[in-house]
Amino acid sequence: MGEGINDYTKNMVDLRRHMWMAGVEEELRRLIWQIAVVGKYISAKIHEANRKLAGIKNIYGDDQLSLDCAADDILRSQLQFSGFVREYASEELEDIVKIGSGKEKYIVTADPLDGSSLVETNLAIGTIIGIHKESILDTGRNTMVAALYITYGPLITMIYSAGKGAHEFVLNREGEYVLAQENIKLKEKGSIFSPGGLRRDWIPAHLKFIEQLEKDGYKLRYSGGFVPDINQVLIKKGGLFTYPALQKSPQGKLRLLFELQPMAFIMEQAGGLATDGKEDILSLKVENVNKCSPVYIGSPTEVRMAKQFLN
Ligand code: AFP
Repeated sequence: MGEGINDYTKNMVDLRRHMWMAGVEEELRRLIWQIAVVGKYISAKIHEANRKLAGIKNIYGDDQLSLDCAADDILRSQLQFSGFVREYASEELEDIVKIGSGKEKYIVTADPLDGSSLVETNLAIGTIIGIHKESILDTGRNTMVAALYITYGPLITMIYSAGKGAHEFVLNREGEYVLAQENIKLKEKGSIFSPGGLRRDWIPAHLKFIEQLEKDGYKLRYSGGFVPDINQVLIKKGGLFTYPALQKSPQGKLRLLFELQPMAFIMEQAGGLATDGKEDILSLKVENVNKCSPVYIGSPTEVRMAKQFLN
């Protein structure tokens, strides 16, 4: 707990104060703050939408930006004028785009609205952000300096890490992100798992691994939204999320740059692990922005067990 924060003032710790006390460098603090603010605009867009607006056509049949494209527009325009971002890569764009003068300190990767197909079902969805200092087409361990995700659920929560632990904030009625818990630490072993994909498509080693988890009494928790499913492992302080290699797609479904590396950065800061079954997710080279990878991420015991079954 930072200096001078007691139970009474704990909730008075907003995001900016927390990052300042944690010694996050000023430009990175201001960038993370600006991205957190975008979360409020994206949340407003989600609330504006209804079943029709969640798709391309609105209820009047007019062309309507899909929510994930709208989220990308909001994020990119905020970052363009932040003064801290030279390049931007997004799941919604074909390739990395220059958005600054070229002298700014950071490169930002984004999955602006992951799980957007869940909006019409009113299930939780999220925004995933990676912040890099060097080229993003390198291994994440060398280039990532921070990561955050925002979960749009019954509450709007944000988890960030700038390399000094993983911390949770809740957006309150006044529109402030206030500290909910800091330095989240996973237990060595959890009790929940998200299996990913369809059983009939799994490779044999993944099937055997999941059958072992079921035999060991792990509870299946899978919403189909990567962000809330990962958030559940973090907030429950243990468990495993996986989206495996499938027989027809050996690289699985989830994007290394936009989804897996930011979550791996945060999970490792919380004492967890993240692997593709052999290598650490953060040690994998990002050959191109669309590269996918199988993923096993969560408590050390389950991740190590997965590696045994897969090797
Ligand atoms: P959408 O963004 O198309 O809704 O996909 C969500 C997602 O990319 C990720 O959030 C989930 O973990 C994963 O797909 C679920 O995939 P399956 O539907 O194949 O289980």
